[in-house]
Amino acid sequence: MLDAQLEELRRSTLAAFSAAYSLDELEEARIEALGRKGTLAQISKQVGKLSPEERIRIGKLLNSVKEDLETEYEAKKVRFEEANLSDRLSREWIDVTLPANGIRPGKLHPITQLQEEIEELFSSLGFAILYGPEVETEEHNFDALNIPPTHPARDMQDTFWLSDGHLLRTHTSPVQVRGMRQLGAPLRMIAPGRVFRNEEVDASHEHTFYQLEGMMVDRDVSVANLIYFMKTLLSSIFKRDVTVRLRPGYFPFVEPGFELDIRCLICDGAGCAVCKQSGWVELLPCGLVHPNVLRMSGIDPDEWGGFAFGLGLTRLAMMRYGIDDIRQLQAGDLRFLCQF
Ligand code: FA5
Repeated sequence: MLDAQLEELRRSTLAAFSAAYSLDELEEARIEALGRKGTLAQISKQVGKLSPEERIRIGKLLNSVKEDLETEYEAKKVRFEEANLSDRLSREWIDVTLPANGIRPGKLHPITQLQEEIEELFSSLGFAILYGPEVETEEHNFDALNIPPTHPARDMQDTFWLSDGHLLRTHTSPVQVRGMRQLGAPLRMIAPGRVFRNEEVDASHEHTFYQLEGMMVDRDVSVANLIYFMKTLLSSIFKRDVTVRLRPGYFPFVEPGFELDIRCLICDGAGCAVCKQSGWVELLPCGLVHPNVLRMSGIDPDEWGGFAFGLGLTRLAMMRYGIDDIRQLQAGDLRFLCQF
């Protein structure tokens, strides 16, 4: 009778294993047949009551049923685990033969590149590099540069005023004042930086742009020194002949004052939106430092003289790289910026 029970257990359990659709179902069938309180354990309890010969015979059968069921259980379990793994692999599939995305290294903005180049040039000529604040006092931006409150020159640079009486600097010239007050004479300095003007934006005018101020204070400084440094600067930047013109210019902080214009390199002087059809671009106003400016910064104008210039760095970048609209430089378009 136990033979029949064991054969039935083998048949029904193998059927249950084969019908199992998941590891859980397989495990359930195993426990029912082979678990501590399962059918096989119940049958084993009765073996002790049999005669010695029967015990041996049924014991062998019991072991063979147990072995068969365990073998089949293990085999099916492995199949489930493999299926599970291949399912995971298919979900997490990647093609390792595809080319990698690659690393796009950062680049310096063309204005920064140009600024660093000019900083290097002037450093090699013994000039200090100074950086002033973008939020300035009225005194540094105007008064100490010989531009008193009622002076019409204030209207030349439309100013962004802050509610506390400070302003966004309209030029880098206030750094001249800071340099003279801090370092005294003799002095050789440049001051690159961002400046702000409440201006109508067009192809050659931005409300936020870059200038690079330069100043030399020493004994016997003349216009010849000024022209030498301007020429050195331009030939180092353009590395070719560029046509320039020097004309009188008015700035209250220099006397005499000049405007150094460059023949427009976008249209080669033929006339375009950048040069406003004139063929020339204002680039480098300059002059000899006004005695009042030296005096207001604690330098005796009877002993010392100086020259100063205020390079339009953003315009210079346009000329250097042939950029025909100033707005492109601050639009943040990587396709444009990565060309430089
Ligand atoms: C000044 O700002 C004087 N501080 C320069 C100076 C310094 C003169 C020392 C004498 C001695 P100006 O306003 O012209 O000057 O500006 C200087 C340069 O900045 C111009 O030649 C031009 O190249 C550039 N620039 C002026 N306005 C703009 C603008 N809106 N957008 C872009 N570049 C500008």
